[in-house]
Amino acid sequence: MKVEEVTITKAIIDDFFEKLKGAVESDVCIVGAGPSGLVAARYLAEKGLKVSLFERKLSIGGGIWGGGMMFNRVVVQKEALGVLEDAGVDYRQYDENHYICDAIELSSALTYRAVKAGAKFFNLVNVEDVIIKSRRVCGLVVNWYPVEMCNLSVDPLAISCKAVIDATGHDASVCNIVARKTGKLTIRGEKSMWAEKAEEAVVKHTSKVYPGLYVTGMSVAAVFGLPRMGPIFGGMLLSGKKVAEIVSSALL
Ligand code: 48F
Repeated sequence: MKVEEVTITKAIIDDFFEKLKGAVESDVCIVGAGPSGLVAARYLAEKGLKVSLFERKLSIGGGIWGGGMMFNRVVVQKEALGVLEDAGVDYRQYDENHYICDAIELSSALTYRAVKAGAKFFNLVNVEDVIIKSRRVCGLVVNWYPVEMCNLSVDPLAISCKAVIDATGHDASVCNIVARKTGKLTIRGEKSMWAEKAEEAVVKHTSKVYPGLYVTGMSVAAVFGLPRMGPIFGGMLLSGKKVAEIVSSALL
């Protein structure tokens, strides 16, 4: 076996830098690699858009891995089974209205499909701000998450894009930044649990919330003051699919 340390190092640096440089001018930037962000990434990349996804954690998958209270199972309702089938995820019927699948399989399959569709993933990257020009979000300000964790004074880099999707879950990080810095977006705050109402409402309210800024997944609940739903994931999957349709029809 003929391998060499310096060549391994150069290969990693060259390949990653090519990917990062390619992302500097993206069509769509997705922030957060939970279920909604992963589904959106796949469907947008399949449309031929240049999609970059930024996730601050080491792992991709957001809240999927933990299922409900670390029981790594995920419940999905009938309406969202198409997204599972599209991703090749096995599920079984639990009763008339509830279906169940494996959280590990779901997370891995959604990630795999998004990567295969052409979305570029950047884990360990924190989105700390947005670029706003002429009252429109037109990019992200990013830095390594360990920089923030260690509280280091290191300036970030900038990524330009035609659309940003906030898929940051309960935090609604990007929407909160835009709300704070523009005063033109109101964050109502997520309400207590009511699964049925929450699942319908999160899909219904998935939308553009500011010029250039779209929201999907639990961030929708935070922005619009909707109830939380707990470990049922159909709404997340359908919200990701819906935001992909909204953004692709705006850009294509
Ligand atoms: O929370 P998360 O899984 O988002 P989601 O797609 O799904 C929510 C469900 O998992 C669950 C639920 C539904 O039934 O209630 O909670 O709405 O994933 C959000 C991801 O965004 C990352 C965060 O680490 C997580 O993996 N994230 C949050 N803020 C930032 C970020 C940021 N500023 N920069 C980069 N990544």
